[in-house]
Amino acid sequence: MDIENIKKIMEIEALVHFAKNLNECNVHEKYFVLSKSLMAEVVPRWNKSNNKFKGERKAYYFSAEFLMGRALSNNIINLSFKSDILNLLDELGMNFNNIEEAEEDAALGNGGLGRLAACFLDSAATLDYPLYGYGIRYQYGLFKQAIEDGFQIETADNWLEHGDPWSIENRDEAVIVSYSDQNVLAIPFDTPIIGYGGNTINTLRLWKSESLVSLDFEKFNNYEYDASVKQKNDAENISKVLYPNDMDREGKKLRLRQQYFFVSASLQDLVRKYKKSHTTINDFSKFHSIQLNDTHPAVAIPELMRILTIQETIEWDKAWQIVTETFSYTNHTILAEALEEWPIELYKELLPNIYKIIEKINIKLKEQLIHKGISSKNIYQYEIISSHNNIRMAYLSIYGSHSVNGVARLHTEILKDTQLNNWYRIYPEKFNNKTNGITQRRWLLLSNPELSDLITELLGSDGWITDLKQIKVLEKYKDDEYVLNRFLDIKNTKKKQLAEYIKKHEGIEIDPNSLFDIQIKRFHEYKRQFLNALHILDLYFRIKENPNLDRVPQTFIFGGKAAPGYFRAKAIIKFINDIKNLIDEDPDVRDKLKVVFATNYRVTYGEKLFPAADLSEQISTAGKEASGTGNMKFMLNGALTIGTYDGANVEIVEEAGEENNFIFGLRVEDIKEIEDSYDPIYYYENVEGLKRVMDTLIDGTFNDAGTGFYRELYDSIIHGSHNSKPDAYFILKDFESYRDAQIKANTAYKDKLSWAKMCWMNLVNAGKFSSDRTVEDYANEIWHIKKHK
Ligand code: 8GP
Repeated sequence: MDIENIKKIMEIEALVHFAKNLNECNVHEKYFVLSKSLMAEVVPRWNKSNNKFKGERKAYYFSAEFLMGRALSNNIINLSFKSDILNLLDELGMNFNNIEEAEEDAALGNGGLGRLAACFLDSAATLDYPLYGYGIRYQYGLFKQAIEDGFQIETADNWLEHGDPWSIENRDEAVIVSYSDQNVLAIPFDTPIIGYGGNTINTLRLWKSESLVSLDFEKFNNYEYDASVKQKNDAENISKVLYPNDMDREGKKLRLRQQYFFVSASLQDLVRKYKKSHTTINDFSKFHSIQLNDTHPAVAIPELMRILTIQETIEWDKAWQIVTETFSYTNHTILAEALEEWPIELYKELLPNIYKIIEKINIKLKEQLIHKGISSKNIYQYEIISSHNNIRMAYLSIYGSHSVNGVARLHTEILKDTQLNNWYRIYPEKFNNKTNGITQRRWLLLSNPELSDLITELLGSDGWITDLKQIKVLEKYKDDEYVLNRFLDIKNTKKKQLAEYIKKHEGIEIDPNSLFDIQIKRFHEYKRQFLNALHILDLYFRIKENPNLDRVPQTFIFGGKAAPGYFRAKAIIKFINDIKNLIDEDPDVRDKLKVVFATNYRVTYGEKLFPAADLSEQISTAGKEASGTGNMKFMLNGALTIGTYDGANVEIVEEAGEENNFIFGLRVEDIKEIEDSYDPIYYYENVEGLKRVMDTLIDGTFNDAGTGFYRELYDSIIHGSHNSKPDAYFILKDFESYRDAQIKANTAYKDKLSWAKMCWMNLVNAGKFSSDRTVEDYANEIWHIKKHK
């Protein structure tokens, strides 16, 4: 790397972009010019990397969400430019941390599914695999969260406000996407995905929607100003904003437009490029493997059929063979409300040609089922078009793919045994598991350089950065007091850093010597932040009763967003903030117990929280969390899991040892057994302290400002509601066993060295949970692509 050149380009960029000298730039401008100067280094390597994969089979990750977070630090690290850049900025009198903090997160995703996509891209590039992301360039990412009087307030996330130095607009490669009522332009924006070492640079291609005509001049001249820009606005609306619903299907027409928009643009792009170097389309599936990230891009199946049969005039059966060889499908949830179904009326109205193709696929499916010996009275169970006239996107995805995978062993087993059992019985060969993973580059190397250095020092090499399994060797230090103390020192450093950040951003002081107990994830009933909150309140009352309760001070940190229309989740956020205030105002308790709500939790906040955690809260109702990936980030940073036997927790404990974590609560089998007869009232009345905390929702202890939030939350547990059974997530049933696990954890924390040993056992056994391993498995078992150094 030519550091003088970087400096020169920064100066030029400052001049041509902002008409300023470098030292006159504000921090956003400094961020911009620094990033642009790095792009100058990246682009030639990017082109070279693209060339090396020419003519080879490639994989494509179709996803409505890519939760990338910040790019600058990540790219500097992956390019191995860190020390050179730090020196340069020193010379220029610039502060790297300030520049880093000026970058907005690219929050083009809701949560787990979107962040997984980002980790996969990082891993594939690092491993030298040709994997390309395709999605939507939302103008507004996931809303920003503020808390006012304990309530969540949402504001728009205008992440492009200060420009996006990391993407290249490629208007030459625009395509047209057609709906029944409009044709729009899809403009690709390409972002380099820089593998560690900078050897392979792949591409994330995100589409922005634009109008074919920007202004209706006649209408404008006629003083019809709104009408004159209507077509432009209608077109731009498609990629305007990310839907903020995690785990809830969104039946909106605009959402369907979004799905078809990026899928159609991406497939047109692939077919067009392919045809440039091939005379026939017949071998398309030999060169393309497309992973559908959940069912959001499932309309790709009929869209590719449309392109092949209508545009390319291939006969149906041959086209279907190409399609099924091309696609594979990942399921990320079994929650019924998240399984996508679209009313046929919407499809007929917006995408009539696609609808006709889906109808034909359904007919062909029925023929095949009969051929497979399924009796006609059972066929309805499989139909893609349900008896309620809905298109079942999961069924379309399974039928149109050669591979169907879950995201953790337990999740895949549940899919096979229950949720998708009918499909598993007829296509067992399609089903497989790919346990999720996380990239150690962002989630350790970038966010915890102190622990990274210790690992490298002890291993005598930094090989773990691209081969995480290597850290297993460090298990030999599990009883080494010197090493364990160094680990504890680092943990302490990270806790102090977090405490400073929280002081600055939340205005709250926390004690780095207290046990940091962290739950960060989207707010959802099944994730049971409410169970955590009830326990804290119980602890509060117990400390009031018994001021000498023998406990280590504990700081409970929550972070996460509730979908704007998800009132119960918003009620839980309010409840947590009210508990926080109750404790803060009580001098008897506030030194022993502390609650923090980390506002606007996002990737960047996560980078500060994971390294500082002592305890990782993974307390979902068994069977509901498909995998979880936050659990892996905590583990890798040496935090212990307090959690249920759910998702990847099962595998985490299998690797790290059950004795090194705090597992509690019902298991999937237990729930199956009790669910029909479960009566939460029994626990409400009989578990010590439970009624006391539940009743705070209705006895005036807290005030929900007339929203009715608390009564509704209480009723949902005690009485159930129109669409759910009482305590559908078994919070009251699991309360006591959770409290016991909490007591065990707090007690264990007193013995610093034995605690550190447990942390160490988690850290050194986290190798399996690198997304490098996950991507290797996809590459070998589903995509069949080859590395190219
Ligand atoms: C999440 C799962 O809830 C989580 O357990 C898993 O680790 C993650 O996917 C990655 O596999 N699911 C989603 O984020 C999800 O289904 N979101 C879509 C409904 C938007």
